[in-house]
Amino acid sequence: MKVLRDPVWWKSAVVYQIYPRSFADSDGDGIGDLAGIIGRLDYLATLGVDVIWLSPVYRSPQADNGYDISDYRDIDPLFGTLAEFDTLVAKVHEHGMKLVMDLVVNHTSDEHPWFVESRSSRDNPKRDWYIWRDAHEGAEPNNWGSFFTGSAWTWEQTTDQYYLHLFDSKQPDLNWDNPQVRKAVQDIMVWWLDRGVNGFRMDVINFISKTEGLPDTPPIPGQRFVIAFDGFADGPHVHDYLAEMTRNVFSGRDGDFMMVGEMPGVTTEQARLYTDQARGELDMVFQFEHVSVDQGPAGKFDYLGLDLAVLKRSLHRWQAALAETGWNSLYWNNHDQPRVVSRFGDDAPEYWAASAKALATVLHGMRGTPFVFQGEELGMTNYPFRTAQEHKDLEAVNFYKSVLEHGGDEGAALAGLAKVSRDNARTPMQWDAGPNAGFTTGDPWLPANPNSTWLNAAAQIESKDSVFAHYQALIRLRHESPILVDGDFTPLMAEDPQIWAYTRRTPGRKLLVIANCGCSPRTIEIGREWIGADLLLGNLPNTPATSTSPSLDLIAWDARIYSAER
Ligand code: TEU
Repeated sequence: MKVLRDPVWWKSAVVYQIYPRSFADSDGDGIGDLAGIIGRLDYLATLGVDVIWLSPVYRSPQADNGYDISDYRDIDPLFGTLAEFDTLVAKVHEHGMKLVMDLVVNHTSDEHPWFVESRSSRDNPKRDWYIWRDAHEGAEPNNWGSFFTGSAWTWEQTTDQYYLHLFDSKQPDLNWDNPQVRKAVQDIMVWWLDRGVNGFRMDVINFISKTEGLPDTPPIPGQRFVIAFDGFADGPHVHDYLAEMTRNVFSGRDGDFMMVGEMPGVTTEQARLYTDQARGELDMVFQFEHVSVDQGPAGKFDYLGLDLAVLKRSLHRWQAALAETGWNSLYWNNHDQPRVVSRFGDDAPEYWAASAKALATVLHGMRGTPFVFQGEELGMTNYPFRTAQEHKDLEAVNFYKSVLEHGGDEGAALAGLAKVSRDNARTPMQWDAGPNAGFTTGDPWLPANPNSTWLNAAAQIESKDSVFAHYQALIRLRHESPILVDGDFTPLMAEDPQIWAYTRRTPGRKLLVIANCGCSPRTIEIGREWIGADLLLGNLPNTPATSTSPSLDLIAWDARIYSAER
């Protein structure tokens, strides 16, 4: 049975991700909280976003900053109370926005009562809720590696078996093949929907169905454990489990909902299936291809630098693949990615603002639903990390430790960490030029970026040509220009390593999105068909309101959207 949720309002929506720990601290404990978010809803309404996606605020030991949940039906005291959550939902709705929860159900915390029971004995009724295996020839059951380094298996003395954890040992994987587990997850979702939330961002949801028999993944020379995408990504029953979930949770439920699945390693073919409305699974997915283009063979901290043509090719492929069926999410940033202006842009003072705006322009011009991560709308940059001790994230800490243990190159490790560590995204939101960027009156859990003295929301809201104002304009365009939602997508100059250009077309109108993603000026032939086109949006002062020539002179990081009749 298919569940069609019409009209699909989320196609013209822009989503804003809040990482609560780093957004706004109301009580001075150095950690952001729900009351802090409530105090900043006017800011989000001014920006113009439609949906807030809240990273996890459930009760959690915080081993992975809340992506390790120990009670799905409560708010962690760090962030507030259920009553404050209800207030937040009500106020978000009063502001004309919607709220999407982050749900982490590929795994739980090891401190969740289900796992506490499961690990207690082999015949406990919850034993089969997780994935337990005997040792294989005195060692781990297979060669699967954890995303956070080392084996994906941890040995339990009490019951003489290993349990599987694709992430940290404090994040044991649930066994979705057990129908009781699936029912329990659906019950949690219903419980939050009844409280008024508008959907979910499902964490690593394409990992829930593991390959039968959990076979070894092809080994990589020199690596004892390997991340086994072939063993858990887009596995045998994942589509059935998601369709069942959507049917059971949303059938007969009225309201505006949105479901987005986070899917490392997902292919375009799979994404089309997940987001085909006729199949009733999800509305859109986060794919990872375009945020892996600068990654070398040794993994995410093996930073290669950007080849713009490769980045374009990847995103263009996704545009084409989901053109007829399915729907794309569009993102540069989230709490797991380094800041885009420091990664694909240029955060040197002379190009910082222009490049932040240019990257926003090319992303928001595409077909799909744009996501903005807190601070991205200000052009927040990477943090100037120098030492290993400055990194708090367990992924970074484990990686660094293992490099030292294996006698690896410490300097290269530190450089990789500084460039792509997740903590780059997690430094405090830069509200104003005051102490701790106005994030807290206390001691922040991660220090604010020193550039908050000039790079902050207070300064930008006042200015008509700020990065913030540019995001505001892009969000307004998404709402007002149906062509951005419905128009087809055709890349231009696809192989050019510096110019990013494409058109969007509907029967009566066409848009040209064009950006110089580099510092040297370029003159680009766009053809006579664009003479007389209106400049819908540009990122630099003094760009003429109409194009008057078949060629454009684009200076460094010049980005424009032109509109014309066809
Ligand atoms: O992330 C999934 C994931 O595979 C990566 O993006 C991960 O962050 C890591 O960088 C891989 O190198 C999701 C969450 O977004 C992330 O914050 C969690 O740590 C992870 O799942 C586990 O729940």
